[in-house]
Amino acid sequence: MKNLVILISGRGSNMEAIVRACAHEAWPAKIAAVIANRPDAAGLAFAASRGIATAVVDHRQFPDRAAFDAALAQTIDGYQPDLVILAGFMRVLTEGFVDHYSGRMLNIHPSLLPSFPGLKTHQQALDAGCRVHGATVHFVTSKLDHGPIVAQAAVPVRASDDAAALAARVLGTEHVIYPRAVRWFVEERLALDGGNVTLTPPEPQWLFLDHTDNDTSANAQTAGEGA
Ligand code: NHR
Ligand code: GAR
Repeated sequence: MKNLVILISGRGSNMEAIVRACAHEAWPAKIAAVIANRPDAAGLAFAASRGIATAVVDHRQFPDRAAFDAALAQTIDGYQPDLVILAGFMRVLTEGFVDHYSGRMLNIHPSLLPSFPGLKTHQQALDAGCRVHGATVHFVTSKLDHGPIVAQAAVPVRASDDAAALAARVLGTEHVIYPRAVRWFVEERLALDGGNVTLTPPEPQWLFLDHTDNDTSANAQTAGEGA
Protein backbone atom coordinates (compact mmCIF):
# COMPACT_ATOMS: atom_id res chain seq x y z
CA MET A 1 0.00 0.00 0.00
CA LYS A 2 1.55 3.33 -1.07
CA ASN A 3 0.87 6.64 0.63
CA LEU A 4 0.18 9.51 -1.75
CA VAL A 5 0.25 13.18 -0.72
CA ILE A 6 -1.22 15.67 -3.19
CA LEU A 7 -0.30 19.38 -3.19
CA ILE A 8 -2.74 21.89 -4.68
CA SER A 9 -3.12 25.67 -4.91
CA GLY A 10 -6.63 26.10 -6.25
CA ARG A 11 -9.43 24.25 -8.01
CA GLY A 12 -7.89 20.81 -7.65
CA SER A 13 -9.49 19.10 -10.64
CA ASN A 14 -6.36 17.00 -11.27
CA MET A 15 -6.35 15.99 -7.59
CA GLU A 16 -10.00 15.02 -7.97
CA ALA A 17 -9.24 12.88 -11.03
CA ILE A 18 -6.49 11.06 -9.11
CA VAL A 19 -8.69 10.54 -6.04
CA ARG A 20 -11.48 9.10 -8.20
CA ALA A 21 -9.16 6.83 -10.19
CA CYS A 22 -7.51 5.53 -7.01
CA ALA A 23 -10.93 4.54 -5.66
CA HIS A 24 -12.55 3.26 -8.88
CA GLU A 25 -9.51 1.27 -10.03
CA ALA A 26 -8.75 0.04 -6.49
CA TRP A 27 -5.08 1.03 -6.60
CA PRO A 28 -2.88 -0.40 -3.85
CA ALA A 29 -2.59 3.18 -2.59
CA LYS A 30 -4.11 5.62 -0.18
CA ILE A 31 -4.49 9.38 -0.59
CA ALA A 32 -2.92 10.17 2.78
CA ALA A 33 -3.46 13.92 2.56
CA VAL A 34 -4.26 16.88 0.32
CA ILE A 35 -2.20 19.95 1.25
CA ALA A 36 -2.70 23.48 -0.06
CA ASN A 37 -0.56 26.61 0.17
CA ARG A 38 -3.71 28.74 0.14
CA PRO A 39 -6.46 28.50 2.74
CA ASP A 40 -9.08 29.28 0.08
CA ALA A 41 -8.03 26.49 -2.34
CA ALA A 42 -11.36 25.15 -3.62
CA GLY A 43 -10.08 21.59 -3.91
CA LEU A 44 -9.77 21.24 -0.13
CA ALA A 45 -13.56 20.90 0.19
CA PHE A 46 -13.69 17.98 -2.25
CA ALA A 47 -10.88 16.17 -0.42
CA ALA A 48 -12.54 16.68 2.95
CA SER A 49 -15.85 15.43 1.51
CA ARG A 50 -14.04 12.20 0.60
CA GLY A 51 -12.75 11.80 4.15
CA ILE A 52 -9.18 12.68 3.13
CA ALA A 53 -6.98 14.54 5.62
CA THR A 54 -6.37 18.14 4.54
CA ALA A 55 -3.84 20.73 5.65
CA VAL A 56 -2.87 24.28 4.73
CA VAL A 57 0.66 25.64 4.81
CA ASP A 58 0.17 29.28 3.84
CA HIS A 59 3.28 30.56 2.08
CA ARG A 60 2.41 34.14 3.05
CA GLN A 61 3.12 33.34 6.69
CA PHE A 62 6.80 32.59 6.07
CA PRO A 63 9.66 35.05 5.59
CA ASP A 64 11.20 33.26 2.61
CA ARG A 65 10.95 30.22 0.36
CA ALA A 66 13.31 28.12 2.47
CA ALA A 67 11.18 28.62 5.60
CA PHE A 68 7.97 27.83 3.71
CA ASP A 69 9.50 24.73 2.14
CA ALA A 70 10.77 23.49 5.53
CA ALA A 71 7.29 23.79 7.04
CA LEU A 72 5.69 22.21 3.99
CA ALA A 73 8.12 19.26 4.08
CA GLN A 74 7.45 18.73 7.78
CA THR A 75 3.68 18.60 7.14
CA ILE A 76 4.09 16.29 4.15
CA ASP A 77 6.45 13.93 5.98
CA GLY A 78 3.92 13.56 8.79
CA TYR A 79 1.95 11.47 6.27
CA GLN A 80 4.94 9.26 5.35
CA PRO A 81 4.47 9.65 1.60
CA ASP A 82 5.84 7.26 -0.99
CA LEU A 83 4.94 9.83 -3.64
CA VAL A 84 4.29 13.59 -3.58
CA ILE A 85 2.00 14.80 -6.36
CA LEU A 86 1.99 18.45 -7.48
CA ALA A 87 -1.47 19.06 -8.95
CA GLY A 88 -1.82 22.70 -9.95
CA PHE A 89 0.63 23.63 -7.20
CA MET A 90 1.83 27.16 -7.93
CA ARG A 91 4.91 27.75 -5.75
CA VAL A 92 8.41 27.18 -7.07
CA LEU A 93 10.21 24.79 -4.72
CA THR A 94 13.79 25.13 -3.43
CA GLU A 95 16.54 22.73 -4.37
CA GLY A 96 16.69 21.29 -0.84
CA PHE A 97 12.99 20.47 -0.92
CA VAL A 98 13.19 18.89 -4.37
CA ASP A 99 16.25 16.82 -3.43
CA HIS A 100 14.46 15.50 -0.33
CA TYR A 101 11.73 14.05 -2.63
CA SER A 102 14.08 13.04 -5.44
CA GLY A 103 12.51 10.27 -7.57
CA ARG A 104 9.27 10.45 -5.61
CA MET A 105 7.66 13.72 -6.69
CA LEU A 106 5.58 14.22 -9.85
CA ASN A 107 4.17 17.37 -11.48
CA ILE A 108 1.78 18.01 -14.34
CA HIS A 109 2.71 20.99 -16.45
CA PRO A 110 0.28 22.41 -19.04
CA SER A 111 2.57 22.32 -22.09
CA LEU A 112 4.47 19.86 -24.24
CA LEU A 113 7.79 20.20 -22.42
CA PRO A 114 10.49 21.23 -23.10
CA SER A 115 8.42 23.90 -24.84
CA PHE A 116 6.95 26.59 -22.62
CA PRO A 117 8.15 26.03 -19.07
CA GLY A 118 6.87 28.57 -16.55
CA LEU A 119 3.50 30.28 -16.44
CA LYS A 120 0.79 31.32 -18.97
CA THR A 121 1.64 28.35 -21.15
CA HIS A 122 -1.56 28.40 -23.21
CA GLN A 123 -1.06 32.03 -24.22
CA GLN A 124 2.60 31.24 -24.98
CA ALA A 125 1.52 28.43 -27.33
CA LEU A 126 -1.03 30.69 -29.08
CA ASP A 127 1.51 33.50 -29.43
CA ALA A 128 4.01 31.06 -30.97
CA GLY A 129 1.42 29.92 -33.52
CA CYS A 130 1.57 26.29 -32.35
CA ARG A 131 -0.81 23.85 -34.06
CA VAL A 132 -0.48 21.34 -31.24
CA HIS A 133 -0.25 21.95 -27.53
CA GLY A 134 -0.67 19.73 -24.50
CA ALA A 135 0.44 18.63 -21.08
CA THR A 136 3.38 16.77 -19.53
CA VAL A 137 3.71 14.65 -16.41
CA HIS A 138 7.31 14.70 -15.17
CA PHE A 139 9.44 13.93 -12.15
CA VAL A 140 10.33 17.15 -10.38
CA THR A 141 13.95 18.26 -10.36
CA SER A 142 15.42 21.55 -9.21
CA LYS A 143 15.46 22.86 -12.79
CA LEU A 144 11.90 24.15 -13.10
CA ASP A 145 9.71 22.14 -15.48
CA HIS A 146 12.67 20.13 -16.79
CA GLY A 147 12.47 16.79 -14.99
CA PRO A 148 12.30 13.32 -16.62
CA ILE A 149 9.09 12.92 -18.67
CA VAL A 150 6.59 10.20 -17.68
CA ALA A 151 3.68 10.95 -20.03
CA GLN A 152 2.51 13.55 -22.52
CA ALA A 153 -0.81 14.42 -24.13
CA ALA A 154 -1.26 16.50 -27.27
CA VAL A 155 -4.33 18.36 -28.49
CA PRO A 156 -4.95 20.41 -31.63
CA VAL A 157 -4.95 24.20 -31.43
CA ARG A 158 -8.11 25.51 -33.11
CA ALA A 159 -8.19 28.74 -35.09
CA SER A 160 -10.93 30.04 -32.79
CA ASP A 161 -9.05 29.30 -29.56
CA ASP A 162 -8.29 31.78 -26.87
CA ALA A 163 -6.15 30.79 -23.90
CA ALA A 164 -9.19 29.69 -21.87
CA ALA A 165 -10.59 27.44 -24.62
CA LEU A 166 -7.19 25.88 -25.20
CA ALA A 167 -6.63 25.40 -21.45
CA ALA A 168 -9.96 23.59 -21.15
CA ARG A 169 -9.06 21.18 -23.97
CA VAL A 170 -5.65 20.49 -22.43
CA LEU A 171 -7.17 20.03 -18.96
CA GLY A 172 -9.39 17.25 -20.27
CA THR A 173 -6.27 15.31 -21.25
CA GLU A 174 -4.54 16.07 -17.93
CA HIS A 175 -7.35 14.21 -16.19
CA VAL A 176 -6.51 11.13 -18.29
CA ILE A 177 -2.71 11.09 -18.23
CA TYR A 178 -2.07 12.20 -14.66
CA PRO A 179 -4.01 9.39 -12.93
CA ARG A 180 -2.46 6.95 -15.39
CA ALA A 181 1.07 8.12 -14.60
CA VAL A 182 0.48 8.01 -10.84
CA ARG A 183 -0.88 4.50 -11.21
CA TRP A 184 2.33 3.45 -13.01
CA PHE A 185 4.33 4.78 -10.05
CA VAL A 186 2.10 2.97 -7.56
CA GLU A 187 2.53 -0.25 -9.56
CA GLU A 188 6.34 0.26 -9.39
CA ARG A 189 6.57 0.28 -13.17
CA LEU A 190 8.60 3.49 -13.56
CA ALA A 191 12.39 3.50 -13.54
CA LEU A 192 14.62 6.53 -13.85
CA ASP A 193 17.81 6.17 -15.82
CA GLY A 194 19.62 9.45 -16.06
CA GLY A 195 17.17 11.96 -17.40
CA ASN A 196 14.83 9.38 -18.91
CA VAL A 197 11.94 7.30 -17.67
CA THR A 198 11.24 3.71 -18.66
CA LEU A 199 7.87 2.04 -18.17
CA THR A 200 7.79 -1.74 -17.66
CA PRO A 201 5.98 -3.46 -19.23
CA PRO A 202 5.77 -0.77 -21.90
CA GLU A 203 2.56 0.87 -23.02
CA PRO A 204 2.01 4.20 -24.77
CA GLN A 205 3.18 7.11 -22.64
CA TRP A 206 1.40 9.56 -24.89
CA LEU A 207 -2.15 10.49 -25.79
CA PHE A 208 -3.35 12.35 -28.87
CA LEU A 209 -6.77 13.74 -28.27
CA ASP A 210 -8.59 14.97 -31.36
CA HIS A 211 -12.27 15.57 -32.02
CA THR A 212 -12.91 16.17 -28.35
CA ASP A 213 -15.08 19.07 -29.38
CA ASN A 214 -17.19 19.64 -32.48
CA ASP A 215 -15.21 22.49 -33.90
CA THR A 216 -15.63 21.59 -37.57
CA SER A 217 -14.96 25.19 -38.65
CA ALA A 218 -11.37 24.83 -37.46
CA ASN A 219 -10.90 21.78 -39.69
CA ALA A 220 -12.35 23.67 -42.65
CA GLN A 221 -10.07 26.58 -42.02
CA THR A 222 -7.03 24.31 -41.81
CA ALA A 223 -7.88 22.91 -45.24
CA GLY A 224 -8.38 26.44 -46.58
CA GLU A 225 -4.97 27.50 -45.35
CA GLY A 226 -3.36 24.56 -47.07
CA ALA A 227 -1.62 23.91 -43.75
N1 NHR B 1 9.71 23.39 -8.28
C1 NHR B 1 10.81 22.88 -8.83
N2 NHR B 1 11.95 23.01 -8.16
N3 NHR B 1 10.82 22.24 -10.03
C2 NHR B 1 9.68 22.12 -10.72
O1 NHR B 1 9.72 21.51 -11.88
C3 NHR B 1 8.48 22.66 -10.19
C4 NHR B 1 8.54 23.29 -8.95
C5 NHR B 1 7.40 23.87 -8.39
C6 NHR B 1 6.22 23.84 -9.06
C7 NHR B 1 4.90 23.37 -11.10
C8 NHR B 1 5.17 24.41 -12.22
C9 NHR B 1 4.26 24.18 -13.40
O2 NHR B 1 3.87 23.06 -13.69
C10 NHR B 1 6.15 23.24 -10.32
C11 NHR B 1 7.26 22.62 -10.87
C12 NHR B 1 4.72 27.64 -10.31
C13 NHR B 1 5.58 28.51 -10.98
C14 NHR B 1 5.76 29.93 -10.52
O3 NHR B 1 6.46 30.70 -11.16
C15 NHR B 1 6.27 28.01 -12.07
C16 NHR B 1 6.12 26.69 -12.45
C17 NHR B 1 5.27 25.83 -11.75
C18 NHR B 1 4.56 26.31 -10.69
N4 NHR B 1 5.15 30.33 -9.38
C19 NHR B 1 5.25 31.65 -8.77
C20 NHR B 1 6.33 31.67 -7.68
O4 NHR B 1 6.83 32.78 -7.43
C21 NHR B 1 3.95 32.03 -8.11
C22 NHR B 1 2.77 32.09 -9.04
C23 NHR B 1 1.44 32.16 -8.30
O5 NHR B 1 1.42 32.07 -7.06
O6 NHR B 1 0.42 32.27 -9.00
O7 NHR B 1 6.60 30.65 -7.08
O8 NHR B 1 3.98 25.16 -14.15
C1 GAR C 1 -3.71 22.52 -14.55
O1 GAR C 1 -3.93 22.87 -15.90
C2 GAR C 1 -2.24 22.27 -14.31
O2 GAR C 1 -1.59 21.65 -15.37
C3 GAR C 1 -1.75 23.68 -14.15
O3 GAR C 1 -2.75 24.39 -13.47
C4 GAR C 1 -3.99 23.72 -13.65
C5 GAR C 1 -4.49 23.30 -12.30
O4 GAR C 1 -5.81 22.87 -12.37
N1 GAR C 1 -0.53 23.71 -13.43
C6 GAR C 1 0.27 24.75 -13.46
O5 GAR C 1 0.08 25.71 -14.18
C7 GAR C 1 1.43 24.66 -12.51
N2 GAR C 1 2.15 25.87 -12.58
P1 GAR C 1 -6.45 22.04 -11.19
O6 GAR C 1 -6.17 22.81 -9.92
O7 GAR C 1 -7.91 22.03 -11.50
O8 GAR C 1 -5.82 20.69 -11.22
